[in-house]
Amino acid sequence: SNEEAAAKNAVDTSGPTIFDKIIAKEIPSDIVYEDDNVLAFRDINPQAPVHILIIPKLRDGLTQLSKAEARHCEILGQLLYASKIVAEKEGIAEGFRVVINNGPDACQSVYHLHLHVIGGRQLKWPPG
Ligand code: DGP
Repeated sequence: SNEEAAAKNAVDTSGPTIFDKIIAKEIPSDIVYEDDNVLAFRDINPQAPVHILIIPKLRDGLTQLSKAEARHCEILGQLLYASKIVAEKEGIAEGFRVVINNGPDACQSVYHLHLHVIGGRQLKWPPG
């Protein structure tokens, strides 16, 4: 059936990701900001002179933005606020971009919600 085919092709995004190991500091990362709720570290594959990922320390079902529920509103605000702190720390507060890739069509590759904070060069619009 079509339903069976869809289920077979569906990607299971519920399992642990590499970001769990980064949070646990089991694998190294270049951390630029951390508080009780969020962790910010440099992207391993930077697309600009400044490219930082900000993640919730507790995923709590937030594999991707489209899974957000009302209980996530506080952490969603904390993540966005952390992007401003990180931009200031990195000296790009006057011009930067915050991106969330959601799902396969947006090339999301790690299923633990993350904000990309990108800057340090003239950014183009629209993005690819
Ligand atoms: P996205 O395509 O939005 O899911 O972006 C995932 C980003 O995560 C991608 O830009 C590369 C980055 N990334 C993946 N694995 C690691 C890692 O082990 N360390 C760091 N620092 N970044 C990683």
